[in-house]
Amino acid sequence: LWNLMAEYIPSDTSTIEKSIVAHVEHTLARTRFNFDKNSCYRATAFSIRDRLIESWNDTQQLFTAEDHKRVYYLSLEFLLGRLMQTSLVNLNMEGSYRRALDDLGFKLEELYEEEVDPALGNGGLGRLAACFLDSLATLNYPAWGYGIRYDYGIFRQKIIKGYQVEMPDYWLGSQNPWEIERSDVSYEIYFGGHVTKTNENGVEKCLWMPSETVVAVAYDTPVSGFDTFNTINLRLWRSRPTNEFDFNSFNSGNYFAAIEARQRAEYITSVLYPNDSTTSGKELRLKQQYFFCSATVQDIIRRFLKKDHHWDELPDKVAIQLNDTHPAISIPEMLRILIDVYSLNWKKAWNMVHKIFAYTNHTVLPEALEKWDIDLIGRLLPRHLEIIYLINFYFMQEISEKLNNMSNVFDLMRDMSLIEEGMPKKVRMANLCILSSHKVNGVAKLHSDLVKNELFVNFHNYFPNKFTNKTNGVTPRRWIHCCNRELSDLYAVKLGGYGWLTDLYSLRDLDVYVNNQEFMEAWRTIKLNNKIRLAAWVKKECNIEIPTDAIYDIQVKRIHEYKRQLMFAMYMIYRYLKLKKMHPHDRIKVQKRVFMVGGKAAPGYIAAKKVIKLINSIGDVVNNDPEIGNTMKVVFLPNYCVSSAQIIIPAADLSEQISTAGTEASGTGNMKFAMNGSLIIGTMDGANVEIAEEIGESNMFIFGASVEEVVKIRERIGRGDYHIGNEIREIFSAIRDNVFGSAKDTVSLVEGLERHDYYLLCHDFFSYVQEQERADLIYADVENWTKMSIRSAISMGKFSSDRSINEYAEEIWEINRVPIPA
Ligand code: DL6
Repeated sequence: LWNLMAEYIPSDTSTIEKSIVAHVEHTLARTRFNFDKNSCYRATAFSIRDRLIESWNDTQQLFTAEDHKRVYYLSLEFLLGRLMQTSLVNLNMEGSYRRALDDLGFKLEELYEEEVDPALGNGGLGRLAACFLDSLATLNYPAWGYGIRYDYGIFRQKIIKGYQVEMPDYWLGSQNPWEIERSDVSYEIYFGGHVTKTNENGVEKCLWMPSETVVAVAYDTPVSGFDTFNTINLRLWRSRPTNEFDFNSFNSGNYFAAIEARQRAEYITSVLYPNDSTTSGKELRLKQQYFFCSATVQDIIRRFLKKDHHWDELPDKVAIQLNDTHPAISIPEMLRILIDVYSLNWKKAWNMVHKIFAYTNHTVLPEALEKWDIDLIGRLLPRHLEIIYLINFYFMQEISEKLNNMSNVFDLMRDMSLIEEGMPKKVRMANLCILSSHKVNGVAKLHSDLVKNELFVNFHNYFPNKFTNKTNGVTPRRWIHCCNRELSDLYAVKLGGYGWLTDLYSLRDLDVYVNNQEFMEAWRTIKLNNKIRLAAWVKKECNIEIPTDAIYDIQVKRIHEYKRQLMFAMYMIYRYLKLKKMHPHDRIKVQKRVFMVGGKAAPGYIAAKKVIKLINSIGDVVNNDPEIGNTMKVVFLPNYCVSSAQIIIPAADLSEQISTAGTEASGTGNMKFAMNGSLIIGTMDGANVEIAEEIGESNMFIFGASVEEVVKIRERIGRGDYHIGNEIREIFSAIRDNVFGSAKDTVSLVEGLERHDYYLLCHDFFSYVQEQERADLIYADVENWTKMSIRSAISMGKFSSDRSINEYAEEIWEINRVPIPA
């Protein structure tokens, strides 16, 4: 049966045309004689989805029949990006669809632009989850992703008079052709109420009597793999009201109260939280987490039980990866279901849970470590709070017995407890994850070391074998082949095909071309074409003309103090002030630069929003200064998202990866930029360290304090034993003197640095300037720059998400590949 697959998905132009036209007529109910671009996009998407569904059904059939262990990737965020192009590439049907659409009078590339960008994530963590799905499918692993189908993704960012304004992103407005609603797959999810205890044959039974019930309905999105028939599933949950009749409201004649209660159920999945300081402690956020976890765990257990398994087999069939602590409540949920619903005893249930779960930490910032008030958990999830207390009770008992000869045993207990004492008491979700998982990983070597030696040092001493590293990666299918087709084709010509897309290390074979003039020329032409494409985008989106013979120096990522966009802005001011002081004859000799920054600030993050305002104000001054002309431009790229990243990243000459050492867990933008031939100016932080190992430090512009130095410098700053140099004072004065917009908007940023420069912007500034100047010099030496660019791009093999996923599969999940036979 599997051998029929190839014929089963017809790829000839006329079949494709017919399927598109049939969808125009039957699915969209439009006349086939007259349909616009958007209708054509949707009909084409449905036609592609038909093909995905075939391979997806076969994949699921195979997974069920073979009954191998599966991994479930639980994430509150999946920043998928557009799906049409990647699906066609993966199905190897881009050419046939292009031809079919040409016949119908449409351009495939224009249809790509019609797709809304499903932005169900904040940034790195959500995009990593999407890259991982791509690799899981490509590598034929039996895997599913689980998440939430938010009605509103991350807000759309508008820049109005230089300020960030948040607009709702109702991405479902014009229908989502990629998903399949599964009204037949739904689960009841409970909240509130209380727990009663009964005694059954001497065993205490707990019965949760909830006060609120909602329903989780599944929406499935097929995720195709590259160069394989395997297509895995991303299951997203949507909250719906139950159909139960509300007797209380009926009896009191309150029809509207009954409707309101039903609407409240739908709020649960209405909006993605934008990673805000105001997020913590939000009741709706905890509801979202539990809603998602409960539906997912119920679904996993239902699938397991369909096969007539014995409970002991559960850890042999199920691996669950927690993408940060956001899905942590699935741990007590699984225990609750095993113990309260299926009557397993505590010990057995706990041993299984411990083998099933693994946890990835994505941040060392203490403020980002989730903690939930005991009162809130107790009110929403009373049975889960009991279970958390019980897990903690056994653990504390174990520590006090095992470590009773240590003088600091109480300190250790206090540090590792799942409960943080204080007013109010809180549950530490990271501690819950660490204790309940068999493996805990960071996302780059440096970060994993910090997790072990700083963040959770006592846990690491207690469970030394639990902690491991899994350095992040990104999918080369989207981040080279889809976003930089000319580069991909150049590789294919030189390497004899596209095999490198699933074996990124093989790009190393291009080493023989590093000194080849023709190759270098082709390399530069590709970069120039990508810059022309970005310049056109900037003109359209920002109405700013930028030269293409300048260094494109770009920082795109969420705006955060630790990522130090402010230091980048300080450099722009520094450079501008220097240019202004020059004689025009000297000024025209200066290397042209276009500085670009893109990224969203969480709506409640005032300092980050001020940085956006400052950069826009710098742009207003610099871009309109006739003395400066094209020597320097500053652009804030609005609404940074996956689809704009695909235009921005391939055009960069220099990418800013400048976080304070020890703060950026990994970064994945650094990988995408380097893969597209951009050089990195950066600190020894996160995955930059490993990138330097791979591509060679001489191909990067490295500056700034190391992790070890940061602590000492902070102490010095704390003692007041530190002087801000004159150059920085001049920058600060310019801001204060309203040179870059009204100081009332931005002066607090300066005051912040003068008061307590926690992220060491002023300290690192000088070495940063030096490296920026070195970049100018090397860029002027065209050949040298080209060689550095080629060397870094072809040395990025390690950073394919395929490598990361293989490591997770072998060392954490212990799963095998299950390919559909070719
Ligand atoms: O691991 C993916 C990504 C890293 O590359 C970034 O360095 C890190 O900042 C990001 N972390 C988050 C924080 N979320 N939480 N919790 O997005 O993860």
